[in-house]
Amino acid sequence: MKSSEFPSGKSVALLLDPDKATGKSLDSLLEVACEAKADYIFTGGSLTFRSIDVLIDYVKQRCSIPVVLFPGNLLQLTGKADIILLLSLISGRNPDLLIGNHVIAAPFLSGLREKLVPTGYILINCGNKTSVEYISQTEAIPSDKPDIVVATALAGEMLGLRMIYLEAGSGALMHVPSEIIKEVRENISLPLAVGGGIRNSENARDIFRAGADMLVIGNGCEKNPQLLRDVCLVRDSLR
Ligand code: 1GP
Repeated sequence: MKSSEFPSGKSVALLLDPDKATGKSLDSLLEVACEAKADYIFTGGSLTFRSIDVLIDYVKQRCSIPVVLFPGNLLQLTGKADIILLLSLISGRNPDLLIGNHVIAAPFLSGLREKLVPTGYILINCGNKTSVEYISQTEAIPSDKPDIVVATALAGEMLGLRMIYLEAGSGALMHVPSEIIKEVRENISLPLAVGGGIRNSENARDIFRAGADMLVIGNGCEKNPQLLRDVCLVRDSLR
């Protein structure tokens, strides 16, 4: 698939954590993802113990859903994914996550340019300190400061990034507030991905209606694969 076609329309991504996505639970999640026609399978994590390459190989043997690398750090880079999110953590002020790691990764990524989607990654504090905030050593934007989120997303667009990703963090107590998504949507024209804390189909409907193009769901689907089916149905009803 071409990175210029990513993401296409309202879409749903299942996030697989290489440490948790194993055995029978992985098989049944993949079965549901195929049946429900999930659009993408994301993989990556703030901190991973198991191999992402092994997981991608396994997923590719079992289904044809495009795999998107959502790298938590340089060690997770791989050419096996169909799409690679080139993340810049623009809500933070950690220079490594704004440019340092990109410089280190550039020689490796230069042969994979057609897979890259430069993405402005924006952390929003949705009630608890998440792993991504701790591991990145950055501060998330408070959820009652939509103006800061909008200005950050606008800056990302002006810098030429190709997607904005609003992240509450894996296992967040609540998802990114719809009001924030709406305001960002009204101010930028880039594709908008939203993830973290999505636990039911009402959450999904609210987030899509607020203007998100792509929803990314991890924990909720691991605990209850039916959630993936329900969210895909919401997507279908809005397409
Ligand atoms: C992807 O971090 C999220 O952006 C995934 O969060 O595990 O809470 O769905 P959940």
